[in-house]
Amino acid sequence: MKNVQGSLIASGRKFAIVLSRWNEFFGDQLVKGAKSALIRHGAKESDITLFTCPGAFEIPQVARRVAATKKFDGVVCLGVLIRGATPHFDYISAEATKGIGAACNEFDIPFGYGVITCENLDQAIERSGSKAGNKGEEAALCVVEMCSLLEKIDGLV
Ligand code: DLZ
Repeated sequence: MKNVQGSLIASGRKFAIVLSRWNEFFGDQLVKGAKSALIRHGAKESDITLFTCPGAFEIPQVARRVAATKKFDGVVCLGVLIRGATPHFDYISAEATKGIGAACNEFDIPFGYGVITCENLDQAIERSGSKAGNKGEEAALCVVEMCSLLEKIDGLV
């Protein structure tokens, strides 16, 4: 049986990180995790560009526009949603998630989903570099692996 899988080698690739500024205390930790993971896997710091946008709702539009430049091999989407007293959280989370998913179908490059949706501050702390890891790092590594996997699939034809 053939098993086609991506490698975690980021060298020679250009990456965009799109970050929502809301809850930026945690967002900055996600960026730190993503950037560190990319560099540890061979990306050059100069090949990583950070785009910041007002909130998670805006992430898909920025990510799509960034992808449309064709200057990047992958886009790591990062944001932090923390539930408040109204249903706003649910609407924004759903739109951000759907929008990033739609971008994956529209463009030929991978988009990492590192938007954390938390019930409270504790969950945000856990997911931005402590007990539950760093979701920015995880999303960045997914993008690296997917860049390689898509390239290998293209090489099959
Ligand atoms: C309005 C809003 C709220 C209530 N909460 C968050 C959040 O937890 N995380 C986040 O990234 N953005 C939040 N926003 C902002 C919206 O995503 C959006 O930027 C505004 O509604 C303006 O379009």
